[in-house]
Amino acid sequence: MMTPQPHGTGRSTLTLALLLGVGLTACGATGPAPPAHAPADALNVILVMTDDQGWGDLSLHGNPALQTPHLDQLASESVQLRHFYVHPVCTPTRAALMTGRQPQRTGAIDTYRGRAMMRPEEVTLAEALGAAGWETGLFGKWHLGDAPPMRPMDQGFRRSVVHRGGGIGQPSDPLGAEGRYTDPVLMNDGAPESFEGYCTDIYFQEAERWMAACSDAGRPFLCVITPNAPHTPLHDVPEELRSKYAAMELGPGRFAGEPGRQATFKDEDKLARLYAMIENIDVNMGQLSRFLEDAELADNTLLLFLCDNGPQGRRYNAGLRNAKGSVYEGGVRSPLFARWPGTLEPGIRTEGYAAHVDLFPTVLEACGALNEAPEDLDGISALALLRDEPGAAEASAARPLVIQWHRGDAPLHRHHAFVRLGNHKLVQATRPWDELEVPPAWDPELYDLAADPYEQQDLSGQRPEILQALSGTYDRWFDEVVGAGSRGAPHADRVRAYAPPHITLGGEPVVLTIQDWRPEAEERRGWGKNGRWRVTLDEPADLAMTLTAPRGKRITGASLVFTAESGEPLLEERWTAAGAPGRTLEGVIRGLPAQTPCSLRVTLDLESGEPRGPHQIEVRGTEGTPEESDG
Ligand SMILES: [Ca+2]
Repeated sequence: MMTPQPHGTGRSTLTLALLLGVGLTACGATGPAPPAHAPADALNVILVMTDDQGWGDLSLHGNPALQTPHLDQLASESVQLRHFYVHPVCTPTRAALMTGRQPQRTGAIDTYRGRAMMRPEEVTLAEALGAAGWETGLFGKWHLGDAPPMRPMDQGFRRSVVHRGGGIGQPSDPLGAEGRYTDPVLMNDGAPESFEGYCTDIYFQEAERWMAACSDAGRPFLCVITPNAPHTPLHDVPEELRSKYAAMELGPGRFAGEPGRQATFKDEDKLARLYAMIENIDVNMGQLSRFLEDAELADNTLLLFLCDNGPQGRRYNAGLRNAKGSVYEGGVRSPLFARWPGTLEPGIRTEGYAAHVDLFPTVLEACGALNEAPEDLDGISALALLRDEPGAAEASAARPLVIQWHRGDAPLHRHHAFVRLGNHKLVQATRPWDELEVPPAWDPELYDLAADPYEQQDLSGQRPEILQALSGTYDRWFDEVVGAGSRGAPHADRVRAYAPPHITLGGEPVVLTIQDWRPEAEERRGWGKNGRWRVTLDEPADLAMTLTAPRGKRITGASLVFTAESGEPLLEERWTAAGAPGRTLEGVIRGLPAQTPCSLRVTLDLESGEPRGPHQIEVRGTEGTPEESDG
């Protein structure tokens, strides 16, 4: 088992190594140093994106109960885009942010069931800015793959402190630290380590410590801070803030002034917990601003703030229709604050729009590093819009924006999408949470957001020519973006083109979790009871594996089956517990051919009877004896 190292020990080792200058760069990151050719006055970039905080979860957006004074202050010092779009759920937004491309192109199309792994062939913002000489760090949530070669450290982030999966409290949690928002075990540059404190506070503190080291070393940085708050579960939130909101009136009467459709959260205790997590983020944003001032970094730093999708649940959302998961405004409209003192004149831009894919080229342009951008971006730099240059808002509104998301093995034509062009918005809102096998009927609605920001008046019957034009825009988008398959997996068969990437085994320890398995086809919802991991053995090696049963179960035996892409069985083993059955069972796999993409399915025999897949598997490459590994 991998034993988490106490945080203090890890830090002093790092400090010592820093003093000795061995194997580490100035900012404490491992790996090869980036080329040191960034200009001397290079801009720093901080990107903060919160998780499941909606448009209405800010006091400056009219929320009558929640208090976010520091975010309000940041907004007043920033350009605020009134119309900034993201995907309705986490992973696709993060893929778009990291690549400047539609998530369908990257393979990262959903949040779980093996669908949240981004193809390693993608060029991330960290890889692009790293190549231009920037230091790169990520603190918080990644949700684009927990195993090599998909981890942040494999994808351009030279420093990373992250949780696994889509949040703390999911099946990917480190064993023994399940559900711990307080004193969590996090992946510190890939290795599990115990941290003290509340997760959100840790991300900001680690980020500030790292930025200070970069600054001391005279290095520009890209710092991505992505707390997993206020994502559920809600059992572990800052108590002082929870008490504050628990003492408030949070019932429907409090939010009666909400325009459009009222959407009041049903459970006041849960709302108090959510607001406590959000105000805790706000406190950290205040601390971040003070840090930047004290370190004299504020003036030369572009600070961006956004949310990854709408609020998880129908709470106050300033009247915007619906919430997370939806393609109505409440699911896909995010705040976008951009603060760059001396360059961006603070103010609210009500005209024009931009989206998550645009931040990749926006950041590169701001850094003078656009030459590092791949040619096949979907995003367009929003810098002119942020600068309020003449014609920029009109230009942005002349560009059709399409966003589609739903569950399933591959994107389905005409399923759960919107198209925005000018003030018009086509909405096809179709059962996104179900894994449909055939596309739903095409029955889109049409709204004029200038006249009807809350999407109350469907104009599809009144403006058929606009509906038809936007339908054509959508169809062309689907053919071009989805029809091509994802990078690294072009294929005419859409499901095969969207098969997740393979996890690399054989080197450092890898933990296979339910997050990344593909459940059996008949299990069309939920995590599934068993599944297959897509894996490749990198170099010839034996694999020491520790199988862990679901909590409270004991293993008497297990069958392990490796199957080639062709469907041919590659290797099959049966293991039996030698002594009394426990929660874990260990063994060694020998003779798996290297460089052969395959799938691994493990079925546990449990004392309780019902066969099912493991909760997690730790896999370590070991040097086998030649006689054994040759077989
Ligand atoms: Ca989210």
